[in-house]
Amino acid sequence: MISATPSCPRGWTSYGGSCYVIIQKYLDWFEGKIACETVGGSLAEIETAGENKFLTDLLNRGKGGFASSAAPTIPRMWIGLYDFIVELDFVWVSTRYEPDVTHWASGEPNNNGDEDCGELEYTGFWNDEDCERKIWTACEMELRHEIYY
Ligand SMILES: [Ca+2]
Ligand SMILES: [Ca+2]
Ligand SMILES: [Ca+2]
Ligand SMILES: [Ca+2]
Repeated sequence: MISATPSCPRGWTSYGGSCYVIIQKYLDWFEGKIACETVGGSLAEIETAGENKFLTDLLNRGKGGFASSAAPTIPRMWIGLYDFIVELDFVWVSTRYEPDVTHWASGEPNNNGDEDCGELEYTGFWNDEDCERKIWTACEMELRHEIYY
């Protein structure tokens, strides 16, 4: 039996048993969700403070990789968090469970004008945002140990 060392696909970055990629296109939340699924992942779901820090760093690195004119005014990206069902009751898209640990910015979530989708900002804090807004998207894929017999 050979246990292959798991590795992320080209272009994805490994952290804590998952692989991540930021879709650096301006997409609304629904388009971002589909974009993640199209490349074999799903919207990133942030379970730990370490994961939140990792994704924030990845976002800030991505921002640096762009010409300044192309960078978002306020770098931010969609994560797999929504409150479509019960206002201000945010749940993860894959499990529909509420997050154990949250990183809301001060005063958020505020549902300002009806904001039902979660985003991670470059500051490392979450905000509820208008789902139709066009921003970047954070995707996550579980890293599976592939075992060959
Ligand atoms: Ca995760
Ligand atoms: Ca709503
Ligand atoms: Ca809301
Ligand atoms: Ca908000």
